[in-house]
Amino acid sequence: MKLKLMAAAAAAVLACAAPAMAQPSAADAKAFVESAEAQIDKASAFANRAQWVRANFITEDTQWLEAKANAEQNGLLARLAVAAAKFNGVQADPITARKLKLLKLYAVAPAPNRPGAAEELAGLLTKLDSTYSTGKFAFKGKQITLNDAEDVLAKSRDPAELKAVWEGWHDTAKVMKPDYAEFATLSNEGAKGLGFADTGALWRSNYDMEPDAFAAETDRLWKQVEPFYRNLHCYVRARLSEKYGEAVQPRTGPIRADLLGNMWAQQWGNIYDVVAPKTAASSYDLDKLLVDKGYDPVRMVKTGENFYSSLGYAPLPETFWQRSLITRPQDREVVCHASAWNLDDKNDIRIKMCTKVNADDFRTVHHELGHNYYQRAYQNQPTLFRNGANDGFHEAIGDFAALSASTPTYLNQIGLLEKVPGAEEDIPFLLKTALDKIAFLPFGLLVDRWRWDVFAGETTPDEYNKAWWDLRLKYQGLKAPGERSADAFDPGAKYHVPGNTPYTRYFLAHIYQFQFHRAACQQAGWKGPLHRCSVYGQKAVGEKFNRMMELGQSQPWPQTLAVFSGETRTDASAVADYFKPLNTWLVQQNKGEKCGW
Ligand code: X8Z
Ligand code: ZN
Repeated sequence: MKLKLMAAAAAAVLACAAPAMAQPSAADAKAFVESAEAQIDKASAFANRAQWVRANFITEDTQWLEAKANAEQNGLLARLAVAAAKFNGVQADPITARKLKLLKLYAVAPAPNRPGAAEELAGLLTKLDSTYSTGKFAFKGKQITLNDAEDVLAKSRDPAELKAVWEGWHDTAKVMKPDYAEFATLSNEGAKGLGFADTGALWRSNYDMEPDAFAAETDRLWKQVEPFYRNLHCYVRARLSEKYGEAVQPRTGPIRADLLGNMWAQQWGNIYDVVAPKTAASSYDLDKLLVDKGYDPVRMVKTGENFYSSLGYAPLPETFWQRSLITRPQDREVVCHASAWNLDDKNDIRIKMCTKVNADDFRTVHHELGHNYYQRAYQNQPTLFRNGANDGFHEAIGDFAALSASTPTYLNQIGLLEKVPGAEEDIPFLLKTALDKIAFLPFGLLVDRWRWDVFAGETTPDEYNKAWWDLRLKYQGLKAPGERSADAFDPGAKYHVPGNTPYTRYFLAHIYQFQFHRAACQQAGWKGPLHRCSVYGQKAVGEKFNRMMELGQSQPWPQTLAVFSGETRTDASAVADYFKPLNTWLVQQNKGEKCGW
């Protein structure tokens, strides 16, 4: 399956299909889940291929085919979820009990149990994803894609140009608003049918704790990291104000979202040049190193594979190279948002990304491969356990690898960087890293804060955009570069909203990856500062990491976390440990500034 499961269902047949069973036994429950798993495998084998083909070749017809396949798969899931309810109250064995629970959570967007609903829901999701992926707008007399627009956002330092491109892309999302509202209504109806308050509650129920307890966990974690984010925000705003002047970026209040080097202002590493410390220079620029050394997209992926091989992971299969999509094709429409797939739940793993030769994609390659290695590691688990310990783990595996693979030591080992800089480059390095990792945290949190409210009915379609910007201001301290029109649907300009991929997973991953890194460096006997540690070549670390990965979702995630790190909680103290010298430095730099917004 892909990292996202679209799901909906037409389960009308089940309402009164089965004759009333006498009180079912534990053995009945076990037989039921095993049969359910076999049926899911069969439906997925078909749906996976339809999804792959549509994502690699978006046309009317592939959309039709994918929607049909998804509707069938989701119809099955809904029937199974309803049937599973018959075993409520049965003392099933622990494995069966866990599988029964996971079966209800399998569909990210469950369809209502009535004729036609699965088809309608699947049709809306395929259309939303395709609309996003084929979005284009006029800029300097040309129609440009998101890929082109992202390059402008990363490189241009002309505020008028940045604003135009930012607005151009965001305005492509307007047309999706009615479909999104309809999708939310349908998916909620399905979630309620499964006994959840709404789709958001279903999403929050997949963390081995009550949904409210999970929401409280995310609040607790945000409180742990928020002061650090505010220090970074304050520092970056001052530098932007110096660069662009008070009229473009005032030294107080929110930051203009188009000035941060990324379409969604979710990672700010691309404006390192604007905010670099005046006193400590950085001796290298990974974007430039990759280009200068003649890297191409395939070589970037091979380099990623080599990192995992150094930890003891088997090489990627030949089919990975034959079947993956690694660059944007010129002759057809594809979903360029990067993803990792396992088509047969065995070794048919692939990535699909429109790779560019730059530092962002160097890290994304490691990220995507992490998904593939995880999928392959848990392939021997039964169907319902073939997943991340939780979805944050799935997103953290590859980022964990990329933390080591971004160190100057490693870049030097693989011949990208001539000379490993000394301690004088710690602050530049940490600042660059924080611009991506710390800046991301509030964004990682707010996307689902917005959706949770939408699904709960607290944000209605006419409030979609206002609620979005209220959260952008509250968590990130950002504002749009100009007034947004009444019909704007800015959340739709972020892939995961039309793509219906839950987003809290990335917030969690930005914490787990540092826990994994801290534990791995300890295991490797590393004594220096965490940010200089690379576990490249550490086979024992890889072996232990793989023991965690192999478990998939077979047990509650805290136990799985303990297998590798000895910890049983999500804990941002690893983030604080990693960035400690930078936070101290930021506090000094911000003296005299009026921080906050
Ligand atoms: O969507 C992704 C991956 C695919 S799972 C490329 N990421 C989030 C995003 O791009 O918004 C990775 C970082 C956050
Ligand atoms: Zn991912």
